[in-house]
Amino acid sequence: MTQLKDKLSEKIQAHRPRTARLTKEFADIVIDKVDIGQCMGGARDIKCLVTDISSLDPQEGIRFRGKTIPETFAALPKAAGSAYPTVESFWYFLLTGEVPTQAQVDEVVAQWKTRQSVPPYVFDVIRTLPRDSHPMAMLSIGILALQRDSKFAAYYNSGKFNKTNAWEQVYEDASDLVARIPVIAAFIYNLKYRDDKQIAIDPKLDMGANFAHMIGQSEEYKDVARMYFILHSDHESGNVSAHTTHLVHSALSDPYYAYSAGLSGLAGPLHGLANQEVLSWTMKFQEKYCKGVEPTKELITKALWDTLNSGQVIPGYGHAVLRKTDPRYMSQREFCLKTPGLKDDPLFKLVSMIFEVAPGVLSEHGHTKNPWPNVDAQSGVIQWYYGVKHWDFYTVLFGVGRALGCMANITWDRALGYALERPKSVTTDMLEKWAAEG
Ligand code: FCX
Repeated sequence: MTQLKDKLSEKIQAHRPRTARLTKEFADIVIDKVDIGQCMGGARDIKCLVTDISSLDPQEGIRFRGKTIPETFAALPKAAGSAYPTVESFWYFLLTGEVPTQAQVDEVVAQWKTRQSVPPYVFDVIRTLPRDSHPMAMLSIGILALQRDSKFAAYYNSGKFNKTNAWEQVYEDASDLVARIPVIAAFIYNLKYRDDKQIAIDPKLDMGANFAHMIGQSEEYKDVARMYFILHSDHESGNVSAHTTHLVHSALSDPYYAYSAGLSGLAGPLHGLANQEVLSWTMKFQEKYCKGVEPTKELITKALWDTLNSGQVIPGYGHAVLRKTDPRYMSQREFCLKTPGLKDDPLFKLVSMIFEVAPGVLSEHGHTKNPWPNVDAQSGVIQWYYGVKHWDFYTVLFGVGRALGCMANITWDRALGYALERPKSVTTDMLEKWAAEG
């Protein structure tokens, strides 16, 4: 047992009586009601999922294990010589809810080193795909290919499956998956954009630093990777990638099946793909409206209206839950503002100008409930500045980070024995009957 698994086990034992009591004694306490609007409108806001990993307040934004983003960054031990925590310290925190000591972080870093080696057949599978396949398809397929090695699936098939202990095998798969996904992502990056010039793992580096190293990036990018993966990790459990992962795992499909499906959801333009769409929109804007002229608020306003009038959404703006500027956006913006060079970068200035204009245009348009920017409106700028200019890769970066939240969630799902998910469907006839009855 590692210190992390020990601590997790202790936390799980302490938590189980709470959920058991809720199920046994309070199952019929009503906490919400469902109306026809929610039924037709993507189950928006219906309170029927449970997670303790993170929670999302519409005004304040995300809290990881009760801490805001600045509180999380301040509390966790930092990578050596860095202003940001290691991803490994964040993983300990997400799983247990406790801030690890440096010794506990060092143990997770060492553990991930033993887990991060990806079987060669996974690379073979990805290599077989047409080179112009979307990198998210490659990532989802790469994770799915790892299923062969699932310890949870092997345990289920062993004939000794025990519900009480099953979380331990989910934890093993989850830990392998979070350690391996940056290695697969770096392989895809090098395969597609660096003429297949692969770079070996550096066993001395923490996860974020090693990812930067493996894609041939600069020293400064190490903190970008750490920040980026932590910020994108979790956003409650109702978003498409987290919910899909939870749903698929609720059938006792192992973590590889579950996260491959979650990644497929993340690849949608209304979800994680929005970060590539933001860059694509901004570049098209420059090409179409700014030939030989500086961007102005007037030009941006025109371009935003043109997009809306053509029936498209403004990527990077709006949110299903948030009703103010996403603190993940603000955190990345602060990174830009305090990074010399980046704060004067023309693309950052343009994105900042869009931030000044878009909320007003969207409010006047009057459709969206939230005219403010979300995480995706800012993230591409930073990647672009550091030379990661293939924006179809941006959602892969999101997917590496999101693995942390999804894997922490399903480890706890199994520990607390959460049920097979199976909401009830109704027909249009039923809805019309209830509508007529008032
Ligand atoms: N531009 C134009 N219209 C927008 C809009 C935007 N950015 N955001 C919402 N709307 C529209 C919706 O399309 C909907 O129109 P309709 O009534 O004609 O069908 C109306 O406003 C009401 O939608 P709303 O309730 O505010 O938002 P939803 O919960 O339905 O959708 C998303 C939330 C995020 C999907 C929506 O705001 C959107 O499409 N944004 C652009 C894409 C994006 O940035 N996605 C990333 C979100 C997130 F951060 C992530 O998951 O990564």
